[in-house]
Amino acid sequence: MNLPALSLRAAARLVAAVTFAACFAAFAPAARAVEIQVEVLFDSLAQPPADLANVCTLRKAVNNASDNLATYPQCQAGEDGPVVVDTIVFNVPGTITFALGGPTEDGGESGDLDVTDDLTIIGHPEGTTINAADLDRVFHVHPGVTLTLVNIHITNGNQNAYGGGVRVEAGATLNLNGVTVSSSHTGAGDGGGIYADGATLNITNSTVSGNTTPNHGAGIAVNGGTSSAASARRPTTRPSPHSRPTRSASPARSSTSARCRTTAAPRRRTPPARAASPSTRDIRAARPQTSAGSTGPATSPRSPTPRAATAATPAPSRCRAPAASRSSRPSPWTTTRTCRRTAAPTS
Ligand SMILES: [Ca+2]
Ligand SMILES: [Ca+2]
Repeated sequence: MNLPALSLRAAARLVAAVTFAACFAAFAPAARAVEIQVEVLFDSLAQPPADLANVCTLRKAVNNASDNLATYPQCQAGEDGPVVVDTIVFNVPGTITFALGGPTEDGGESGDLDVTDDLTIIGHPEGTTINAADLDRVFHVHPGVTLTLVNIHITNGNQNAYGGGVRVEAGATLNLNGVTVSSSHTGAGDGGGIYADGATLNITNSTVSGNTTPNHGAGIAVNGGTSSAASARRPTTRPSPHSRPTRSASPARSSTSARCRTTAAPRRRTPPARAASPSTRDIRAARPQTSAGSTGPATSPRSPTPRAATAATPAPSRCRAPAASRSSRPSPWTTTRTCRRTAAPTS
């Protein structure tokens, strides 16, 4: 007789307990990401009483963030990802040069910085460079981990395996924003700058330049996975002398149609330029004018603005028929017709 009553009471208690737990979870303060502050620019894991050991270095900070512990008490302890993503920042600007070379290992004890938990590293506003000094690559992003780098210059990475500057393992993600990867090298693997193996690679406003490999992808090698690149980094603080010529040269060689558009446009704006290519008619008209101190194109019947034709040097047009053929044909080829003939095979 009492059993149903007890069961109902127990059920009510259970419902109340579940409701309380749900409310507590909803209003409990969210876990906060840890900000680990790098205090110095040298590379060390030394502990007191060693000299200069009681400070937080980049290598200590990365290891704490990966361990989710205060393995190195000079730095803040890391928290567990991916709900909480630790962030490393720099209290001073400048270059951190690797000093801990040694056998290949994946514990961050020497060589590359092994990232085994989600992590964001934000460079100092006045610049942060991580120089591997050819001891190893700079970052090793382990499987399934997301590493986000912001405003950092990675340089002088060197590895005999894949990924000279950064290696991104399967299922991992590398986000680069305002990052430069330069002067890194692989001796026997793909990706002199970056190697992404079945990973996700997102690059925004960054530069990958001056990296080398004897294999595939001197700058970036992507083996499966996904990759995206948005925008090119504009040389604001440190302009690259190579960026401007490269950008100006590439469109002219991109396609046949692009060449036609590029060369035909000036002819429409400056009709006297046609007279500068000496047709039979122009030469005949020019001879009396030369003795009078003028030039041939000034007397061409097709030149409504003689002074402009004198000052302007006609740009060579690849769409224009050769001068010899035009002079032998009173009815000259038009730019439009020549462009169609050139562009037809590409469409
Ligand atoms: Ca962590
Ligand atoms: Ca490693």
